[in-house]
Amino acid sequence: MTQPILVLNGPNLNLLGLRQPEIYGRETLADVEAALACLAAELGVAVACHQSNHEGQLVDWIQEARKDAAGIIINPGAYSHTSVAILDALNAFEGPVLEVHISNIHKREAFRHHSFVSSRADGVIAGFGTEGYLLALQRMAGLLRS
Ligand code: DHK
Repeated sequence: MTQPILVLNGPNLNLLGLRQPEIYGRETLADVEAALACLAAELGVAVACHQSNHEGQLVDWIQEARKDAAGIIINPGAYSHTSVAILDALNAFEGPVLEVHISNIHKREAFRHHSFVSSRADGVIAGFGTEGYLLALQRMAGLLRS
């Protein structure tokens, strides 16, 4: 496989490890990305990881993925609950999409229970902590093999 799997993180996920560790854990985004790179090497796939606090930047990366990526793993952060623009961009992407939430959004405030992205995602992982990214990568590698 030549095209990478795009791993996108949305707003405030640059603060992983510092922000509300009782909810999001103590691992930093750099730790998560390093673990993803290790697992990708084991699985024989490539990953390209990006984080932005800006909705339009995330939309631009998803659009670019139409020609540059085999699949998308995305934690849209708070944009999960608000962004039709990210949903539209994902709907224009033809490969598999997996959605990750570090926390169990269904156990939290009601406004977090709905994710626009879930109506496009081929799978959703929530509440597995940062391990959810690794589980998603494993699943994505399987989807791309089949
Ligand atoms: C991350 C966020 O930043 C929140 O806005 C979401 C999600 C939940 C997570 O669990 O990874 O509501």
